[in-house]
Parts: sequence; C-alpha cells; structure tokens
Amino acid sequence: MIKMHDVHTQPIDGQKPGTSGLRKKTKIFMGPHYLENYIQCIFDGIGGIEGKTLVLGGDGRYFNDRAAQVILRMAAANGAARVIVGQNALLSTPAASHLIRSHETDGGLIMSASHNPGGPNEDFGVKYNTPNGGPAPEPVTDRIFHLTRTINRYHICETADLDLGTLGESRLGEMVVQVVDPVADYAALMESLFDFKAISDLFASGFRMRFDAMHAVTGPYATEILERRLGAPPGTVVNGTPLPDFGGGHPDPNPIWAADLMATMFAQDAPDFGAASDGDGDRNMIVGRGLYVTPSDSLALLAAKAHLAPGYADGLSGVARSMPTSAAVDRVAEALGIPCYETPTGWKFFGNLLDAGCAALCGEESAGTGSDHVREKDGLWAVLLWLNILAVERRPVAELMAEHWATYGRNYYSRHDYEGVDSDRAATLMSDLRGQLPDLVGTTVAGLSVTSADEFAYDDPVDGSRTEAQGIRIGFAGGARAVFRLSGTGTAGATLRVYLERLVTEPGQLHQDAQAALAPIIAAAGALAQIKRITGRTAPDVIT
Ligand code: VG1
Ligand code: CO
Repeated sequence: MIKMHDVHTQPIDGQKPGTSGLRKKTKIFMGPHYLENYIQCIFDGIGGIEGKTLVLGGDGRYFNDRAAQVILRMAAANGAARVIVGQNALLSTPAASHLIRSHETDGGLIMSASHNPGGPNEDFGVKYNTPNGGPAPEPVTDRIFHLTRTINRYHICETADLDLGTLGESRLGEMVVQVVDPVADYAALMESLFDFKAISDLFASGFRMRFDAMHAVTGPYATEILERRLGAPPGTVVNGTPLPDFGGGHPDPNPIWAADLMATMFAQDAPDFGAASDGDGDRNMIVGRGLYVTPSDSLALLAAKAHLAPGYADGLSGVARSMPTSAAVDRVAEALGIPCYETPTGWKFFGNLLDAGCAALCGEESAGTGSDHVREKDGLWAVLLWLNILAVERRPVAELMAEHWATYGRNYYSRHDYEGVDSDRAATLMSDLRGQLPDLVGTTVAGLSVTSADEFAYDDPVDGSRTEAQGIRIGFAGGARAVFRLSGTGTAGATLRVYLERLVTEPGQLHQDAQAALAPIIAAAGALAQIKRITGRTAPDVIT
C-alpha cells in the first residue's frame, strides 16, 4: 500500500519567463518543497498528467538520484500511467528526446543544468520536453512560470525508494515504472543514420581519436558506440564515468573548459581527431590535429558534406542557425540552393522548422548541432557525422577546413563572455545600446562604418508567433558584425555575451589568429557598448 497525500506549500521563485527549464543552485532545489513545487507546476502547466506516459532521466549530477525518486512519487500521485526511466536515472538530453519520440509519450523531464558545474554548491536543473521531443515552447514555459507564483499544494505519495538500477518494469501504485537501458535505443538510432562499417574501417586503419566525456553523461554512450560498436581502441574515451560533480570541472566543451583535450590535440603526437561533449550530452566540441573548429564553422562544414552520411544522402531540405551564430552556414546554403533560417538563441526555436520539414540541420555558436533525428541538439551525433565524413574523405580536419574556407570564405568568429556582472549594470548597458540604434547607421565607430543596427525579433514562419528582444546586432561594412545579448541560463548575476564576426575571402588571409583578425570589431563593440565603463570590467572572463 502506498499513501498519497497533498502537501500545502507556497509560491517559489521559479524560472524566468522565456527560459526553457529551471536552473538554480543545487541547495535551492534541495530546500524544503522547492523541487516538489516546481515539478507540480510542470505537471499542472501541461494540463495534468493523469493517464499520461512520461520519460525521465538526467545527466547524473549531484541530487539527480534523489530528485528522480521524488519525481516518480509525484508522478504516481498525479495519476501518470507510466514513466520510462533511464537506468540509474541517467539519460542524455538527445537520448531523452529520442525516447519521448520513439515511444510516442506525452513528453519527458530531464534533470540537468547542462554545461553548468554540478555538486552541492553548484547547479541543478529540470526541463520539460514536449511530445515532439523538443524543449517546451514559450507558451508552455510561461504557464509553468505563472503557476510557480501561485502554487499552494502538491501531490506526492510515500514509498520506499524504487530500484532504478535494474532493467524492467515495476509498479508504484497504479503507475508503471519502466527502467530502460539509456544507451541502447540511442545507439540504434545512430547506426541507422551513419555508415558504421566505414567508420570502423577508419579506426581499423589506425585513425586515432580522443573523446573527452568530461565526467558527464556521454561517457557510457561514447564508450558503447565508439569503442564497442565502432572498434576504436580502449582509452579513446577519456573521463568516461559520469560523476556527481563532473570531477570538479565545468562540463562545457570549449577550449577553456576542455583545456586538456586542447593540449592533447596541439601536442607533437596528437591524435587525428578530438571531440568533447557537455553535462547532458547535447553540445559538442570538434578539434582536429592542431586546429580547433569553431561551432559555427563546424555547422557550415557539416551542411556542405552531410550528404556523405547515409542518413542525409538525399541532401538537406534546409538549414537553420541561431542569430548570433556566424553566417558561415548561410554561404553553404546559398551554394546548395537551400533555405537558411535565422532563429533566436535556444534549441526550442528550431522545433517548428524541424517538425515542418523546413530545416534538417540546425546549429548554434555555443556548440550545439543537431538534425531532424531528434528535437534537441546532439553532441555525439555531431561527432559521428564528422567521423562519417572523415571516413569518406580520409583527409585531416585541417585540410578539410582549409578547403572549406578557400571555397566559401572564412567567417572569423569569437564570443566574449562577461560573467557575474551586476544585473542592473547589464540592463543599463543593453538599454543604452538600444537607445543608440536609431542613429547608428552611417556613422563610423572605431574606424568601422555601421551598415545596420537593430534588435533581433523573430517571426516563426510555421506558427506565426513573434519573439522580441533577442539580441542587439550591429553590422559593419564588409560583412563584419557584433551582437550583444544577456544570457538566459546563468544562475548568478548577469552574463553579457558579445559575439564577434568578420568575413574574409582574400586567399592570403584565411589562416590568421581569430582574435587578431577580429581586433577591429572587438574595439568597435567595446566602444559602442561602453563595456569597460558600464560593467567595470577590463577584459572578458571567457573567450571562445
Ligand atoms: C546558452 C547558449 C545557447 C544554448 C543554451 C542552452 O544560452 O548560448 O546557445 O541554447 O545555453 O544550452 P544563454 O542564454 O546562456 O546564452 V545547454 O547545453 O544548456 O542545453
Ligand atoms: Co547541454
């Protein structure tokens, strides 16, 4: 017998409107009733879960296991019919997206704060994905947010902890709890898209790779797929055991946080190919021997060569990128004669385009790349598409990129992040910039002439919805650009992101250092936004 009950509670400080999921300090989530409140708001916000089937899993960070038990007890008390749980409550974000879709469920809950660090003093998070497998769109997240303001009770039942380590079905009251292998379905999906025989042959030929799972959720996925199914030598996957605190690091795959991988790939005896993924497995980092490939360039190269993989042999219906992502992929789309969509930051905006078949490949400058195989960005998928391309091309990454730039030109690109900025100062910086917009075109800033200046708003071509205030963009003569945005995923103060881009087509100028190539744009962006004066910062905290 299990005992159901209603607990009286009080409103919480929930997510900001517009963000897809909630990230907070772990201690806040662990505080009295906090997780329970938020989960109840999700259940109520999606019209209740009576008789519904949900997917549940997370990236293995601290509190993942406890939170899973609470969510299951609440799902049972709220009348769910079934919850499909990854073994030990683990699921990468793309694997969860796939399970939601392949089992035709009513959505799923993913416990993750993605690339944010984990542990008792770091971050935890929960996001709800809709039945199409994608992040909840704004009307849903806004409903959930409004409920966090008024919630006064939640439903939960009392029971001993469930065994989530053993595969198979059990019951919690009327609800079925189905524990599944987190990797199996996902690995099968990858086998259906890529030429595993060709990639195995590549490894058999002596091709060496290093995949850094950053002690996060992709460890088991990468070990199974790269080492067991594709025959990469044991040890190809490093930091492959998910740890509650990710070994104390930031599971964020970029040259700063994956410095070990960078050092390996730039060393004398570097492997042929390096890759990493983030906390929940949806981001990817690609490094060739002696060459870091920016996510924007990676997206462009994948667009140009996706047809080399069986799953994309018929070509792409279209591509999409988030607004701050470089226009490198636009140039490929133009050459291929396919549409290229520009969306606000965040994967949820790609969902409609993917569902409607408008775009088949999407990407963000923040290391997210994905396709219509799921409705999330997918780190390991991007790595496998690269491997499939390399298995066909049999040429070094640096050579492929050099050829790409020679063909399409090179969009030098960098993002400068100013973290933990005082929220009021950050807001002032943005509103000052906004105020300048009407008079900027035609003026010269730090020697560059401004050709366009606006604040990005997106009209969704599929459902007609409009999303405003998605970043301020300033275009300069000759295809250079600076974009300013405040992060929606941080948990302390504000993070100002400055995105810098410059297109170069002269053959002799394609192999410069990115920061040097971007120096004029960096100077103009600093002058326009008065970054030093307003934030008090003399340099960015993170440059990627
Ligand atoms: C960041 C990235 C954005 C990404 C989002 C979620 O958002 O810039 O491109 O979609 O994280 O990624 P923001 O608002 O902090 O710039 V993840 O790996 O957390 O699912
Ligand atoms: Co992520």
